[in-house]
Amino acid sequence: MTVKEYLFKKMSEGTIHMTLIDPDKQPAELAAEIARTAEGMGSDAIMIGGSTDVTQENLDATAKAIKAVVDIPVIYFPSGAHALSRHCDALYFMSMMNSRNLRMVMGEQVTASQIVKMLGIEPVSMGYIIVEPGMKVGEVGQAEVIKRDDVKTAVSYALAAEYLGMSMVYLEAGSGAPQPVPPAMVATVKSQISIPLLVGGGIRDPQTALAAKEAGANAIITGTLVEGQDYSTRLGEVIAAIKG
Ligand code: 1GP
Repeated sequence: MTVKEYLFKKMSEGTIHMTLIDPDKQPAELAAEIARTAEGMGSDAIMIGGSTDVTQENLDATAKAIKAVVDIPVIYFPSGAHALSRHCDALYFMSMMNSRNLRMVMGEQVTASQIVKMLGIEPVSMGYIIVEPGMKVGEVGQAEVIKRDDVKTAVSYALAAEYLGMSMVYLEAGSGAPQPVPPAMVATVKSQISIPLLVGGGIRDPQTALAAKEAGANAIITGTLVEGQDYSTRLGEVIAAIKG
């Protein structure tokens, strides 16, 4: 089964959870320990990525260490073509659709495509849409962030992703966002598209995760949650809310 088939199968059974690990935030051994804990708590996939300071070295080391200890898919969530790892099972072949910088929309993808083919990593296409506040990823990606109350524009982008043939859409508020993508925006976008909807950024507690699930998110991504000490209880509560 490909990673895309696995994700689609899981999402057809209910909302899934994916754990994002930034390779720059901890040594590879600790990243592996976090991934193993997340898998044990029911997370459905590990994503590796960060907006800044992802290098070929920390990416390879982290991917390798995580792959050695988990059975769930390890998916690279790239910020560009500068680092690509054969140690991941797949990568999101994604376009930051609302970036003002053509490099983020299509340039990095053109740079990466033949390398991805050569490395044999499965590409999973995804339309990446940045919602206010957008945080670091919005800043470095030069996103024209969608206002929190501008549901119409969010729907337009998501539908464009679907019509362009992308396999899924990701509404991103940015890592560490004080507020997540508004559930009302998630609900309306979900009602208008027929491809899976991923939601992330600012989801740190079970209530917020549950609201995203009830709004119709097919996948919920958390990152910051696993960066602190004693993350396991909170991670467990968030995953339980999503799976409950
Ligand atoms: C990844 O932005 C999400 O795309 C992660 O956000 O770090 O706020 O969970 P958090």
